[in-house]
Amino acid sequence: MMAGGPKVAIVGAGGHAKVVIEIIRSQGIHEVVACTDMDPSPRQVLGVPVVGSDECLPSLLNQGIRCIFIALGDNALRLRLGRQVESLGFDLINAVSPSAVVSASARIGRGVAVMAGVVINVDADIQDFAIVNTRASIDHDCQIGEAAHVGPGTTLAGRVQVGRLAFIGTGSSAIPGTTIGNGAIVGAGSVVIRDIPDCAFAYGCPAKVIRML
Ligand code: JB2
Repeated sequence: MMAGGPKVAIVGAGGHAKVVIEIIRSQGIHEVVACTDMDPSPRQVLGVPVVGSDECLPSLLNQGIRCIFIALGDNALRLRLGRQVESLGFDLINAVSPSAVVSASARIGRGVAVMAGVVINVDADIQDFAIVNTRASIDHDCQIGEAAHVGPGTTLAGRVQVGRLAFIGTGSSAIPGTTIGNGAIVGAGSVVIRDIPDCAFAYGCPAKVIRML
């Protein structure tokens, strides 16, 4: 753990928080000092104390904890809380695993999680609060929208557009230039060869729209 670096609070204390805490420690810049969670019962996550619910956040800011990361897998909740903490005055940091290979020309927004083994290729654009999960591959010129989540092991070929709040399940893939719409869900193991509309649940090989959400 980095002691003496800028202090960071983590919103959330579940599975995603654990992964994020480990990544932030491995980046060696920030010291993770507190988690907040909807369940405020005192406990620790990887040695980090859960200090209470999100109502504690203004007090953490007053104590000089200026940096924050929203570590919640729920896309809509992550986006909403992210914008709220921003308006409170926190600085949103990124959690980018040192084992990720990220092109120097890729744009990474704020509050973004990039897990171990990820590859982000040239001119990709990863927008605020996105999650690029373990071993996902994002090729050239892809755009991952605000608070979208690309699941573990998913492979996106070049120029794929993933909409705001979309979720792509584990081990999926998408061929070059396809679009996955805002708020769409692509089920695990799917192969996207045609555009998926906004708010559609699509699944299969090739991925077909099953229903609208
Ligand atoms: O409004 C909230 C809130 N709502 C739920 N504020 C805060 N601070 N915390 C909230 N929570 C808390 O999120 C719950 O009390 C619970 O402790 C936590 C969710 O934990 P869970 O392990 O169920 O999910 P996760 O969001 O940490 O991780 C999910 O997403 C990841 C990307 C899981 O599906 C993981 O497997 C996945 N890797």
